[in-house]
Formats: sequence, C-alpha cells, structure tokens
Amino acid sequence: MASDESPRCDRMWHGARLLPLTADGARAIDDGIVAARDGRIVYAGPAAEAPPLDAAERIACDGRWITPGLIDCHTHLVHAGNRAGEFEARLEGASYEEIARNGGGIRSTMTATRAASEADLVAQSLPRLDALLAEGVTTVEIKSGYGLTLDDEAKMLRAARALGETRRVRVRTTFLGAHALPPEFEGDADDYVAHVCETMLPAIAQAGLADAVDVFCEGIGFTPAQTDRIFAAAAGHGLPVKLHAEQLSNQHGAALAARHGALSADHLEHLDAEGVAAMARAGTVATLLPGAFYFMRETKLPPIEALRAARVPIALATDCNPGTSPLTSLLLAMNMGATLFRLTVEECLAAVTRNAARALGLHEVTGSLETGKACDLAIWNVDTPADLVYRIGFNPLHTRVVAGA
Ligand code: DI6
Ligand code: FE
Repeated sequence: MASDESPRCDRMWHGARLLPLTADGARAIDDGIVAARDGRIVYAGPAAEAPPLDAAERIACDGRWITPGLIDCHTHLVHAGNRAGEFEARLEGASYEEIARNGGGIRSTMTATRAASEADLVAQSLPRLDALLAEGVTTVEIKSGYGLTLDDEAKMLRAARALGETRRVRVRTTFLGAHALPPEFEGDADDYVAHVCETMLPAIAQAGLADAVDVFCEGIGFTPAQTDRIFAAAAGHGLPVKLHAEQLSNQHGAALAARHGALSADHLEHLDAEGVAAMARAGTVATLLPGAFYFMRETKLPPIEALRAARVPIALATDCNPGTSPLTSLLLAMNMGATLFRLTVEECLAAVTRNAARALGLHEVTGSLETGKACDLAIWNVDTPADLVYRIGFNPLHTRVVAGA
C-alpha cells in the first residue's frame, strides 16, 4: 500500500475514508488519500504516511468512503426481448421446465436475440449496464449464449465490446456457446458440442471476441463429458474457463472446472465436499448468485460454511439474465448475499471487489486499493461500509472513477 519516492500524479482524492480490500485484510483508513497517475494508483493510504504528492488536480472527499470500484463478474446482460410474460405464467403455477418445453425460456430469448442487430442489442442492453454503473460498477463481465450460432454469438460479443466503448467501464467477455441446445441440433447435443469446439470457438478466439469460455453444465444443459471437451478446446486457444455448476443438481461440475484450473465455478447450490476441496486446491473462485436463488425461490443453500473453512474465495454477482435473475443491482446482490446466504459484511464487500476481480483473472489489475492497480474507485455517501450491504433499494453512490477518470 505504501509507495516509494515522491510520485507525481494527475489527480488525488483526499480527506476520504478508505476501505482498501486488499488480500492481506488491510484495515479501514480514517484520513486517507488515493493518488493516480496514468490511470493507476500511485498511493492509497493514510494522509499522514503519504509521500509529498504533486497533484495537478486535488479532489476533497469530505470524509466520504472510497472502496475499489465494484465488479459484477457474472452477467448475461446483452440480450434482446423480455420474459415478463413467463414470470406471470410462473406466478400462475407454470414451472420453468414447462415453459421451456413450450418454446419459452432460453429459446425465446434466443429467437429475440437472433432477430436483433448488433446496434439493437447495444441499445436494449445499455439501460441494464447503466443501472449497474449508477451503483459504482467499474468492471462487468458479459456472456454470450443467446445466439447459439457462430454469427449470433459473435454479434452478442461484439455488442458487449461496443458497450465497453460506449460507457467508461472495463468489460470482460465470455463465450457461452454451450448455454442451451439450439433447435438446429435438437437431439444431437454431441454434434453441437463438436460444432462449438471445432467451428465456433476457433473463430471467436481468432477474432479476439472472448476473454474466457463458460458452459452451462446441468441436467437441462450440457454434461460433464461435453463440458470437458469444450474446456480442452478453450485451453487449445489459450482461453481461461469458468463454469455454471451445481445450480439445480450435483453434476460434479465444480471439481471438473477446478481440474481445468477454472477462474470460477458459479451458482454452486448443490456443491459437495469434494467439489469444495477441488476448488480450494485449484484456487477457483466460488461465484454465488443470490438473485437467481431468490427469483427461482430455491431453498437449497450453497455450502457457505464449507467454502469458508476451505478458504475458497467467494464472489457475488447479479447473473443479470431475463429468465432466472432479472437483476441489475449489485448492491442488492450484496444484501441478498448477506440475508439469504448469511455472508458477513466483510465477505460481501470482498465478493464484489477483490474476489470478483480474481473470478475474471483481473486480480493484478483491479479489485483493491493498492499501488500499481488501476485507479477504479467508488466514492460513497455512507457512514460505514456496512451501509452498502444493509440498505435495500437505496443508492448512495457519489462518484465512480474508472482508470483515474
Ligand atoms: N443458468 C441460469 O439460471 C440461466 N442460464 C444459466 O446458465 C437461465 C437463463 C435463462 O433462462 O435465460
Ligand atoms: Fe448465469
């Protein structure tokens, strides 16, 4: 946290309270300074210990709290259309599976997404992104998975990249070609997986459209053997992997993901002890998605105590998607993490900063207030950081800073 000789800087924030959220568990700082140069932090720490800082611009924080900018590390926010009608049908007693069998579900979003142009996708997704940014998000992961053809998956990923140019935010894209079986491959899941591995993934990797690869490993999704093939193909293209695992049933997907050195395994309600141990050994982050748990009225909790005991890093994300988590508030995801999953305030804060950065392979880039990291900040009008987790439907963001600006 301390810095060497008197650094020149472009901008500094002073008179702030800092929550560094570093891995060593650095404590909150009462009278703190953050100084940035060329988009990176050159000093973050107590004013009393700061080197002489020669800043072009000095911003008084009047005692506000500064945390690292928030990171939503699992979203499907690029998609077209809306499934409010299915929500109403579910309230009248239809099940998610019934709706899917009648052509609804992921298929209906696929149809709308295929029909949309890249510009339509950007326009429809922008309000969802803006809702996240309004609450201090500075990095967001966005998955494909509603196109399910090479052209439509590539279109989704280009739309995600375009969003990152339209707004000041760090976007990481994930190729989720194996989200659902497209109608063209009905009854031929293995053929579709071969198409994902041999045609879609190489083209998407070649075009630089994906930063990672994900699979929906589930009874109603893809099997562990199919997941294994896609992960091997991803490794062949130098792409890291993550996995939708153990959401509805225990497929032992998290252990498989850990064997592939996955960045994260996500959902995890049905994770068992072996899965926890495998994740701990591999350093795979457990990304919990309380919005989907809440919206689907699930009752089986992820094994929080076992994850804690094994020191598996825990992240929280919105899972923003039209079917199971139409959530565009990371602050609410934190409140749900605490209320539904019994995470502590400290765990919730680390879950949307340091650990979320790790879930995206960005732990050396962002996610804590440390010299050398990007100057991604959220500045808050709160009395204590616990307020960020405690309040429901209240947005106390004062300013968002991405790479120093
Ligand atoms: N898990 C989910 O809960 C969603 N996707 C996934 O992999 C469902 C997405 C949808 O219903 O549109
Ligand atoms: Fe998801």
